Amino acid sequence: IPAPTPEDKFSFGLWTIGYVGRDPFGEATRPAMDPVHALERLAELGAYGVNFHDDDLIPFGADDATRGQILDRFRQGLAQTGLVVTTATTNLFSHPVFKDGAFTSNNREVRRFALRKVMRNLDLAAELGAQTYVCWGGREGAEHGASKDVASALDRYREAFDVLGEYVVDQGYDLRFAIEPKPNEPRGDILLPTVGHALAFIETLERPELVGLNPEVGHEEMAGLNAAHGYAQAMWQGKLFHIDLNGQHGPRFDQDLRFGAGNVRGAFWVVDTLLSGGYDGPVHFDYKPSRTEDEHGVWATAQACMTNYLVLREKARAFRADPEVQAALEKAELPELARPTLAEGETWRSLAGDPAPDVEALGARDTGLEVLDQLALEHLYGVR
Ligand code: GLT
Ligand code: MN
Ligand code: MN
Ligand code: MN
Repeated sequence: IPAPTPEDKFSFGLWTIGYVGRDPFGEATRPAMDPVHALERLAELGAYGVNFHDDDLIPFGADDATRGQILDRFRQGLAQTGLVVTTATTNLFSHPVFKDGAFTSNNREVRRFALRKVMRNLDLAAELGAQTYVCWGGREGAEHGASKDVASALDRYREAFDVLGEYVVDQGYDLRFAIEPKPNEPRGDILLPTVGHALAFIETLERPELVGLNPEVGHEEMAGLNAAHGYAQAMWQGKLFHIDLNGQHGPRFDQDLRFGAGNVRGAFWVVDTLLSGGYDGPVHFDYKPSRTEDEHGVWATAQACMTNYLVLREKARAFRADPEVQAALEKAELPELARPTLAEGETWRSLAGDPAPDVEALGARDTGLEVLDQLALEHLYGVR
């Protein structure tokens, strides 16, 4: 079993290993975890980075003195463990003030408060060296038809990113935003529900170059989508700023399983896609250790996320290096797909003059796609 090292760039949110097991039906099953203890254990396991919401570290509403003490201790923990702060984010969903959203709350005072909460945490993110600022708008949405004017809400959502973009530029921070789509939960329907919605939204912003995506495997799968395809399109548009890896079994509640559990085949293609697309940012796990586990189980799952990624990375590389796979890719005409449909200098005029192809023969051609897919499964099953 391969051992993780900081070069693998694995990172964890404090809210993942620190998840106490509270769910809509039950209380916490584990005590709160000390963030500095989390840093120490993560470093021992071979992780590279850590990230957090403001409130994961500093209790909501804490006074400046308390905030300062907590941060001093956390900075020391970072220095001692060598862990890097890869991203930061703001909790705009737990406190009741955000019950109808933050950036898109119908209430203007709430929206102004939310922006100030983010600006304050952007200062901390910049100071700790985070390069990406994740924006998961879990409460931006609705349960009832007339309760949200979607067009106005999107106007306010855009306004929020424009204001925050200006803030980051004015402060001279080296930070980019990464929107994390999710179709539902906690809201019945969340705004910017998928990678595609978010990509389209970003193009309407004043500074689209400052905003990209943080797609989560499970969230795309909750929407019935192919997560690997979402990652691929985000990379194609230069927008894959960060990733949230975890596991999910189809469209149901957000399971946040450890990476590699859930849709195993989907996980294989996600890793293959990240490798082929050249993603080189932090490999971040956003999962929730099952509330059946004690702290021992928490660290077992953290280790498992990294192990599963390394195993799938090895398998994806072996798949791509296999001569039989390369022949099957050739047969399936993958190299042809990389070739422009029109030749250099050709226009629709010359295309219009093409002789008709033998459509019957083309329709009957052997693609070998099943053979190709079976090769992938045999690599995944470990028999190749
Ligand atoms: C929350 C959510 C995650 C987001 C986090 C960032 S918080 O746990 O379910 O998917 O990535 O705000
Ligand atoms: Mn999730
Ligand atoms: Mn989550
Ligand atoms: Mn996430």
